[in-house]
Amino acid sequence: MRLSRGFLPTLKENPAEAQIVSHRLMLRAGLVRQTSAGIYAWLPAGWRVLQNIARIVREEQNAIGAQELLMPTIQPAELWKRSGRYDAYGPEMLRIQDRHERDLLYGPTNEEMITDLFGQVIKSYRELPQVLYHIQWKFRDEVRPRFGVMRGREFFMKDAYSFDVDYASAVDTYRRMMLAYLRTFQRLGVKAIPMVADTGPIGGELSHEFLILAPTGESGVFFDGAFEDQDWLSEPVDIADRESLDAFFTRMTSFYAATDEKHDESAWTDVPAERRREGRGIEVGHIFHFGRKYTESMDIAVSGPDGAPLYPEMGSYGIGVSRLVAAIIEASHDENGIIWPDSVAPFRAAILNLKTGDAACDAICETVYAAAPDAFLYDDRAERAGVKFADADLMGHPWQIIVGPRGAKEGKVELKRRQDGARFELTVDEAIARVTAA
Ligand code: 5CA
Repeated sequence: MRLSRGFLPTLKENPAEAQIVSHRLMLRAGLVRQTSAGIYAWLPAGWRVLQNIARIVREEQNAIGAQELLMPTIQPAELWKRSGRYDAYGPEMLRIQDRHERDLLYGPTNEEMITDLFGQVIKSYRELPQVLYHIQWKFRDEVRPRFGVMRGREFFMKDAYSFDVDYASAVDTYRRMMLAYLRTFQRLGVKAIPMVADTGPIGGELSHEFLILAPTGESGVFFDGAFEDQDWLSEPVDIADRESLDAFFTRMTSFYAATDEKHDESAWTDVPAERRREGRGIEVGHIFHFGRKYTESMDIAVSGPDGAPLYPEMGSYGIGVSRLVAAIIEASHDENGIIWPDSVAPFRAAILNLKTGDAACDAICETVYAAAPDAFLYDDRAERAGVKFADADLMGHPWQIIVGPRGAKEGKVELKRRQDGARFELTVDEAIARVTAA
C-alpha cells in the first residue's frame, strides 16, 4: 500500500481520552476509531492485525479438529428462555425488538444457539465428539467500557463449543483445546499463562483463564517463571491418545500459576524464589467445562449406546481476538510506538523514501515495493525524513527499508529491525530477501 493514498491516519499527539498505552497507540497509529462508547471501527491497518490474529487462531483450532462455522450476531430471546439465562443475564445483554414485537438480542456468547443447532443435526453418540467454533462479533453492555478495545461493548471473539459422549472424553477435548491455546498464543508472539479460574455466569467446574503479563492488567497474577521458557510448538503430544494428553496436562499444571482470587500462599513458597513472577495480567482467553448444563436444560439429547437418550458433556472456549490486539501492544511497545511481532504485523516492512522526487531513490523504492506490494507500506509522501521515521516507529512494522540519496547512488538501502534497532546496509535484492524470508 502507498501511504500517500492510504486510509492510515496517524496522530502526533496523545489523545486525551486514552488512559493506557495500548489505547493511545492504537488511536495514534490509526488502527481504530471510536464510533460510540465502547464501539470501534477498525481502520485498514487495525483490520489487518485483527485478521492476522484470527488466521492463527483458526489454524490452531482446525489442527485439533474443531470445525468453523458462522452463527449470526442477532439471536432469538426464545433460545435463552429455554436455557433459563434470559432473565439471569441482566443488563449486560442488549435486548432488541423487531417490527413484529418479537424479542431478539445481540449475542454476548453462543452456548444456547450452538446447542440448539447441534440438536438439529447430531442424533447419535457415534457422531461424537463434535467441536464447533466461530469468530464473530459479540455485544456486552459493560457498565464501564474502558481502555479502548480492551474492554469494549462490541468485540471480536473466537468461541468454540464441544460435545462429548462422557466426562472422560470431555476432559480429553478440554486438554486438546488447552494445547491449541498455548500454541496459538506462542505463535502470536506473547506469553499467555493458563490459570485456574472461577466459572462465573458460564457455569461449570473446570476452567482456566489465559493471562498476558502487563502492568495495566485487571487481575493480580502469580506464576512460576519456568512457564515462560516452554516451547509448546514442539511439545510432543499425540492429541488422539488419552495418556499423552494426560501427561501434557500434568506437566503443564505442575508449574504454579494463579490469579489473586485463587492464590495459595503455601504452594507459592514451594516455587524457587528466583522463579517467582508476580504482577498483573490481561485475560485473553477463557475455557470452561460445564457438563450437561445446557444439553439438559434445553433437552438436547442424542441416542446412546443402549438406545436411551444421552445428554452430551459440553465445554466452551473463548479467545478475545480484538482484546488481543491491545494486549499484544501492552506487552510489546517502547516510547516510540508499537513493536509488532512478525506474525501479526499489519505490514512486514515500511519503505521509507527519504527524498521523493530524487530519481535514484524513487526507482529503488518502486523496485522494492513491486516485490511485495501487499506486504509493504511504501511511505511515498513528500514529508521530512524525521516524520517518516517517527511514523514507522509508531506503527511498529517489524522492518524499515530506508532509501536515501547517498546509498541509492550505489544501489544500497538501509534495513532497520524495529525490535532491537539493529541496522544493516544491504543491496536492494539482499534487503528484499531478508525481509520476505519466513
Ligand atoms: N462463552 C464463553 C467462552 S466461548 C465466554 O464468553 N467466555 S468469556 O466471557 O470469558 O469471554 C471470552 C474472552 O472474550 C475473554 O477471555 C476476553 O478475552 C474476551 N472478552 C470478554 N469480554 C470482553 C470485552 N468486554 N471486551 C473485549 N474482550 C472481551
